[in-house]
Amino acid sequence: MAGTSIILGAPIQIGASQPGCIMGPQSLRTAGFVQALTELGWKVTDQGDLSIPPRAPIAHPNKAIHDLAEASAWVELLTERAYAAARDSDLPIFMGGDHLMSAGTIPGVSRRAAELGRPLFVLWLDAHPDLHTLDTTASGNLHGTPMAYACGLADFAPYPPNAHPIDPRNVCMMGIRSVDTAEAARIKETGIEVNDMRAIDETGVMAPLKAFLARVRAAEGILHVSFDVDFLDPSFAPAVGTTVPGGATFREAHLIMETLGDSGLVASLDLVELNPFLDEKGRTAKVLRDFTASLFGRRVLDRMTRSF
Ligand code: 6HN
Ligand code: MN
Ligand code: MN
Ligand code: MN
Repeated sequence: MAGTSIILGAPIQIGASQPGCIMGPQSLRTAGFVQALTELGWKVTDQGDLSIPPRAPIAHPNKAIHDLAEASAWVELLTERAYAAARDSDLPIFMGGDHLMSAGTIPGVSRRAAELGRPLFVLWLDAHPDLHTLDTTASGNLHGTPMAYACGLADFAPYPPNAHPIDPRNVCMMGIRSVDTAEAARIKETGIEVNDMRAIDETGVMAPLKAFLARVRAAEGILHVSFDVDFLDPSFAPAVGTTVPGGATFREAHLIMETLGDSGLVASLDLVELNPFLDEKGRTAKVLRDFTASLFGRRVLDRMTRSF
């Protein structure tokens, strides 16, 4: 399954409540991220880290919001660069940075899907739905808003207008276990598929994942995966500022990544919210490296040769 992958670092931390995600891309590189994929036969081009110039502050009626001008600049830059990375490689990886990053990467890959005349689907692996708008976020932390922007659910000015909003019915969320009131209402309105941790406890991860992949395949869709570290249980992935107990186990997440790899449907990947300042000897960075390798084809055994 090996092909080409552009890696793009987006060291964003202004969307989160505490600093540290700015070091995310470098922590992944230090963990041997590029080598792990190269060993699997992928041709990897690391384009380094993006940056934005300093900006004058922009005020918003919602006084809780901070760093709006920078957020807007990141969204604009990432939309363009994610589009180009999706156009120029088989499976680009966007290394955050906090989850604000996806407000740029999803519209970017959505533009590429539109160009190919194929619908974009998004698998959202996260403890949170990140469905706030600028009007409903109470924390003012803009990493809580990217999915609402990606789906075109509200006016996000001063962000650039989203020219390629995705259909909320093409989104599948897994791992959800922390939802604010305004987000719960938005889930109802839009009909976004949410597999919360209770659903995963009841059915396991494979039933909803297989059903979703079958939908993507039937629609000849393109699949983007957005992986927030807090999807994982904090017991083995502590390096995230928004830990919520009761997350996906190592084995659940590993099975998801191998299954995604086997499907051959994934066309782009976000890795977000890694906060190396909170890590334990690079433990979480190594987990992300290995899960990504699983998605990119690393297998314990070649299943075809296992004849019993
Ligand atoms: N993330 N719903 C909370 C808020 O502040 O809006 C948490 C957001 C977390 C964001 O996980 O990327
Ligand atoms: Mn998130
Ligand atoms: Mn277009
Ligand atoms: Mn989260």
